[in-house]
Amino acid sequence: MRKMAVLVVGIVFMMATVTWANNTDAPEKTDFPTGEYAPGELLVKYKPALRTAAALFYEKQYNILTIDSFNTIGVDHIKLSGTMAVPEALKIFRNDPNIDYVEPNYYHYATATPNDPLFSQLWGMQKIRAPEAWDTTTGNLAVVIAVIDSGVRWSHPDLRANMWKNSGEIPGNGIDDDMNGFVDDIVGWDFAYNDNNPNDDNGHGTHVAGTIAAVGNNSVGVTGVLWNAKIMALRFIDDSRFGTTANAIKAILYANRNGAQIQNLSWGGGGYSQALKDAIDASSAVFVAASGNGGDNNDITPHYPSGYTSSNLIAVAATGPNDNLASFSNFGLTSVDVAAPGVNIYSPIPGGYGNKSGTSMAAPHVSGLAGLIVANRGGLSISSENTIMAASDVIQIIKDTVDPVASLTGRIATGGRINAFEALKSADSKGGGCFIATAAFGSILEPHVQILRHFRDKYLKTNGPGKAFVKLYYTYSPPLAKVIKENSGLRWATRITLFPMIGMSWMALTFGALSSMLALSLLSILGIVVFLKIRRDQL
Ligand SMILES: [Ca+2]
Ligand SMILES: [Ca+2]
Ligand SMILES: [Ca+2]
Ligand SMILES: [Ca+2]
Repeated sequence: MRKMAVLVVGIVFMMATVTWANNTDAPEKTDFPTGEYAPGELLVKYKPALRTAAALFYEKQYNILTIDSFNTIGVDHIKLSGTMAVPEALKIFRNDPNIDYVEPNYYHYATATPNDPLFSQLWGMQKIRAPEAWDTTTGNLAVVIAVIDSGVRWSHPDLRANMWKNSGEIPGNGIDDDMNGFVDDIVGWDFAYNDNNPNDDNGHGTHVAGTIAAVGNNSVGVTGVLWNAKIMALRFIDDSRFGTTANAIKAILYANRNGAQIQNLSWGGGGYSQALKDAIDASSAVFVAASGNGGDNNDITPHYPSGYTSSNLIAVAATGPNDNLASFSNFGLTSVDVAAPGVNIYSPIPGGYGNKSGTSMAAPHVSGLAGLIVANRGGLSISSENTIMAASDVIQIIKDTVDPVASLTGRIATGGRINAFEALKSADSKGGGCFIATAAFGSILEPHVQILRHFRDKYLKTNGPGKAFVKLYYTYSPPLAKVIKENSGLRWATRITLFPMIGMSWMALTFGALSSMLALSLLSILGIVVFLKIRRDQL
């Protein structure tokens, strides 16, 4: 009975909002400003000869206030009366022949660039559009990335603040306080020499760590793809620059156990090791592996670990500033996934900074990007549940959003170089607390949820009210996603409601849509949100 009542409330709500949408005198599409703008404000250019008279007319007729006058360009910055909205005012002004032009007072956002003095040397960051991605997130300290390498100069001034710290361990007391099998392991472990100091003298691991997450915006040196993150230093390469499979496995198992969400493998060589692959397969982390520097086709001459077919592993080739495949870079149409900058990469080394080239330098750009995607999830750890992104989802996003590059066509699987900006944009729209995706997961609807995403991108994210709605949705959706995940009845109820929504969105996208149709679709979503919220409160 209560169920029925809630359903009725939900339907009435939806109908009420539809009515409201129909009553609203929606402006014509051409008049409707896209993007975000200051509410109640316009920039207007009256015909020069009529400026004073026209301004006076509008002040009297519409209670408009002139805030500022830019006389050199003849433009006035005006404030509308409290009852008039920007689209409505635009319509009136644009029909007035005494006005040259009128436009919303748009908001602009600075693309985040860090204050690190040597930032300009990092061509790779620009290439992968990291500065634009940084408008969304610059990382956070919940993202843990294991650098399995020659160690990390963890005392480096541009790394120190971003080193992982084992919070369960009391330093220097000779006791394995957190009982993880390692005594006084604070920033990681040295598996090459079996001690608690994974310091790097070689420089390779330090350089890799710096590209992933040198401290950003600290007025020192450079920045990593992540400004903030936690680097877990796991050394297994010894002073003679070799590391064994056994020690690599130990490092991976340590990282698995201690919560690394991403593991960077900028090394390779040796044959196929089932044990090493098993250690990777046993992990929920994203593995990023360098494709190797022999200039070889890995499809013909296999390279490991980059060549393992694990779903949570991504293999990375290196490109230069002109997006050419680096001469040294291995490639492979089936065995190498993406490319990233790997020529003359500037990053911390012991005692300062230096340039290095290699697929070893390309992989950490991808690890950093994986970190940004994880950070954008609010630092949630990765799990295989669809409500939270799985490692394979992170990899799929990175692969789906590459910039296609001629030199990579037919040489690596995606034929492209990573694009951090596009990846974050895409990640924003996938899974992770989206109750619609959660409900559709595992059903025939799953592949069609994409239609709703297209609808959202085309009709909602392109205007102020739509954006506000999307934001609202992503604020209230995660708890609902959680409920839906645990309640199969609700999951099915949501799926049934999704059918017409997806259908309508598809029609809107295919045929173009009447504003009422759009309103109906998006308000249906709102109706479901309310319906499910009420339902949840009853549980
Ligand atoms: Ca310990
Ligand atoms: Ca201890
Ligand atoms: Ca050591
Ligand atoms: Ca820095």
